[in-house]
Amino acid sequence: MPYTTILAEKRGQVGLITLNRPEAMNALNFTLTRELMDALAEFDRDDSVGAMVVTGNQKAFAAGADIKEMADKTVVEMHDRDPIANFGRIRTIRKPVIAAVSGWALGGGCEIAMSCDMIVASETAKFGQPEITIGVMPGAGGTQRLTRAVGKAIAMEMTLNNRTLTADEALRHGLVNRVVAAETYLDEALKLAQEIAARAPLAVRSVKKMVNQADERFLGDALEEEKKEFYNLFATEDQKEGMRAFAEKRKAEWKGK
Ligand code: CO8
Repeated sequence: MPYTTILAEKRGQVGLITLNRPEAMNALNFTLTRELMDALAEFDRDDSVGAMVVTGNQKAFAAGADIKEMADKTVVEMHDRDPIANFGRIRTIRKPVIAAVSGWALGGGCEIAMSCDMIVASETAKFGQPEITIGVMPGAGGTQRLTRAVGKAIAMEMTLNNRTLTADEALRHGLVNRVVAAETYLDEALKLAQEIAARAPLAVRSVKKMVNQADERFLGDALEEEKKEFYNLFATEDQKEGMRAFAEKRKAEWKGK
């Protein structure tokens, strides 16, 4: 079936996936997240592909989960539909995946980038976990992969007080591999992916698996816990207020209920 929210193409031995909802800053609605994971899985099965690149556009890699789609969901609907299960599928991809990030990588967007194996950032990239500003918290690795990457001090500031990192700060704190000019970030990511794709495929898969294990040995349980905390916040008035306030372009009023 053709995709409606992403573009998928082959460039040499590299599978390139472009998130394609520019009118909504590539907000990750349910369809986009499923299509992204389907496309990654398809490239993973394709013997002519050795690595993948996931990118957005100049303005936004992705500005997070689709707040308007989620705003009125109940806690039962979130647990039942389990949209984060789709995010989790990225952990099953065997070939290396590189995120090519320009502009905003926020919330679920930052979480997708961090779930990739490497990040090539444009000098315009900005990374953040702003969920606290809409009455919730990161739900797909933002409290876990971020803390492992940048350390507790910076992770606390980003998740509790909406600090965003510039590309240079992200490089300094170990979140990204390299920062390159805005005009070349996609080419640089494709070049890196092509170099890796040309290497011995089985050894590449084993390396990816084991480097991730060093980082992720205890990640699975923590991600489950984080997901539940996130879904449970959909029982609060502050979640409804925060997400509605975003859609209505006004300041939220918190009640602590
Ligand atoms: N969801 C839905 N729509 C969005 C989102 C989003 N996350 N981000 C931007 N948009 C829409 C805007 O509403 C706007 O639409 P419209 O033209 O109809 O008004 C359009 O995209 C353009 O956006 P802006 O006008 O706001 O553009 P600006 O340049 O002024 O601002 C920002 C850009 C800073 C990126 C701003 O749009 C913003 O703050 N976005 C929201 C960021 C955010 O809070 N992200 C976290 C979302 S929650 C989350 O990701 C939790 C993940 C948990 C796992 C996933 C579970 C499903």
